Parts: sequence; structure tokens; C-alpha cells
Amino acid sequence: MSITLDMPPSPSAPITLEQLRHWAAMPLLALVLQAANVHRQWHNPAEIQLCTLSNIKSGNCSEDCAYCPQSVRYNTGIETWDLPTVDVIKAQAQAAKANGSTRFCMGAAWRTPPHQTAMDHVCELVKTVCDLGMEACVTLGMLTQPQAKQLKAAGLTAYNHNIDTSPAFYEQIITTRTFEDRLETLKNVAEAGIQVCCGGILGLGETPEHRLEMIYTLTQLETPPESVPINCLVPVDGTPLENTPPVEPLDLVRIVAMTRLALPSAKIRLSAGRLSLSEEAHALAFLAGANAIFTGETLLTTPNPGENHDRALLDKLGLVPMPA
Ligand code: SAM
Ligand code: DTB
Ligand code: SF4
Repeated sequence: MSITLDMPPSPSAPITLEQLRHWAAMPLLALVLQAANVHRQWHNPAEIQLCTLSNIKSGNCSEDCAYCPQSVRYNTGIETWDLPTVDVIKAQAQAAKANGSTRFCMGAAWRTPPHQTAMDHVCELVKTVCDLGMEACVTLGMLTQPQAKQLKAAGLTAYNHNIDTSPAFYEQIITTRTFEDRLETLKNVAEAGIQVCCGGILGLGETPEHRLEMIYTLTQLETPPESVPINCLVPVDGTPLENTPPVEPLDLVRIVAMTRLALPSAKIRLSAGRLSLSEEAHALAFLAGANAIFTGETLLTTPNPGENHDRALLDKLGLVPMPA
């Protein structure tokens, strides 16, 4: 199979909500075919990037994100801990690399990094990951311009900060910081020269139109994301969304396809919720343009398919881990 990566087509017109509505109404397999073709023009379709997540500060978060087991406001019984040592992260990142991960992502349950000492320590962790030749990504909540510059100087590849949902639905899910706060952080990250990793969550109770607005908003960001995590809600007992019905896997496939068409050059990461996806649903999502996953038995606090499961899945589908 020959893959042309040097002359990607540019999208013929800027993405509009009308365009997204058209894709949303198309027969699913026709849409997947279209997305698969675009995917092949921009990416090697045989490669899936493996990323490993580490929870570097667990729980006791001041925010009220309705989906999140780490908010101090909900009784979820999760284990809590504070920043690990450089040696702990070095060992985790080495193990991740040995298992085929090329990206190591560290998440902290913070509204924003609480003080300079914490920032300095996270920068040490970032350097440790970079020294192993891996991409380093962190998600620490809201970031100021100087904080973003400090992370860039430490070698950070990407910063994850999701819009989570559509601007219109956002206030139903989070009240302790605004949608504009999120955009401000994304601007600070992009201006510091760090890649933007920004996506959202499906299954929060949003309407189909809200989902289109979320994708549209991603395309309208001043610096559109280089990486788009698509999470399906993992309902956690004790959170306000504990009884929310699950996302239909084929709805996820359609969202992946639309995101691929709307943001052809981005990596699309199948993130939370993969334990509820069959091998067949994974296969369709990869065909539709998803090309990254988080591996390992735990995400931040919730379970995820283990490395053996994912290795077997990639083998069955003839896919390979993306090289560094
Ligand atoms: N505290 C930081 C923040 O909110 O930006 C970083 C960590 S936060 C856990 C990162 C992302 O994980 C959230 O923006 C959300 O999209 C996702 N997430 C959290 N809990 C989830 C859940 N139960 N199901 C699916 N995705 C979830
Ligand atoms: C993202 O969008 N998904 C990942 C990563 N970015 C940090 C986190 C998912 C967390 C799922 C809930 C949990 O495990 O606590
Ligand atoms: Fe805190 Fe992030 Fe969870 Fe919101 S999503 S409660 S900010 S850890």
C-alpha cells in the first residue's frame, strides 16, 4: 500500500455548523468511508500512538466538574496522593516506553497549579520524561502565560486542557470556572509554543447538536488542537452523573469520523470509556480516523483495557504502535 503524506489536501472550505449537520445526517458507513479516505491522506492508517497516563496528584480538587471522581465535593472513595518523586515518574515512564508508548501524560487534580514549588517540581518531572526520548504532556488545570512559558522551557511537548462540551451546555456541567477561562488557558499554551491537546467528553447529557457545537468550537480555536482526546463518560458512583446512560458506540464512531473530517491533521485519541467498546467498535473508530489510545490498566482513577488487551487488539487489526 502506498501512503502519500507529503501533499495533503486542504479542506476545501472552512468548517461550518451546516457542514457538521450534513455529516451528522449522512448514512454512517458513507461518512466513515469519507473520513477513512481523509485519514489516509494525512496519516499512516496502520499506526496508533500509544500514550500512558500517570495521575501525579490524585483527588481533593476544588472544582465541581460533574463527571469527575476527583472533585472534593463528591464522595467517590478514591485514593488521594500528592506529587510523586522524579524517580517514581522515571520508573513509570521507562515501563511505558518499554511497552511501546511514545507519549507520557501526567494529570493533576488541580484548578490550577497551586504554587511555584509545585510548578518547579512538575517541570522536573517533564524533563525526566523528555530525557527518555518520550513526548511529555501534562494537564494541570488553568495556566497563566508565565506558567506556560516555564513548561515550554522544561521541554513540554503538549498541554491537555479540554473544552469538554459545547459552550451552551458547559454551565450544566461546571460552574467553578467558565468556558472563557478554558479558552484563555488554551491561548496561553499556544502562545508559549506548546502543542494544544484539546477535546471533550460524550455522554454528559448533551444533545446531538451540542456535540456538533463542541467539534465546531474545536475548529474555531485560535490554534486548533494538534491532538483531540474524545472521552466517553465513565460514570462514577458519588458524582452527579453516576446514573447517566452510556454513549452508543456507533455515536462515538460518528463523532470520530466528523472530527477527522473537521480536523484532518490532528491526532484523535480514544480516551476514557474504552472498556465499554467492543473490538468491533474499536475497529470502526480506528477506520473512522482515531489514531491514538491511552494504554495501561488505569486512566487517572478509572479502569482501562490493559496493555495485553490492546496489544492483541492491534495485532488482530493489523495495526502497529506509532514509532517515536
Ligand atoms: N484538573 C485538570 C483539568 O480539569 O483540566 C486535569 C485533569 S482532568 C481529570 C482531564 C479530563 O479528564 C477532563 O477534562 C475530562 O475531559 C476527563 N474526565 C474526567 N473524568 C472523566 C470521566 N469520569 N469520564 C470521562 N472523562 C473524564
Ligand atoms: C483526557 O481527555 N482524558 C484523559 C486525559 N485527558 C488526562 C483522562 C481521562 C480520565 C478519566 C477519568 C479517570 O480515570 O479519573
Ligand atoms: Fe478537578 Fe480536573 Fe476533575 Fe475538574 S476535571 S474536578 S478540574 S481534576
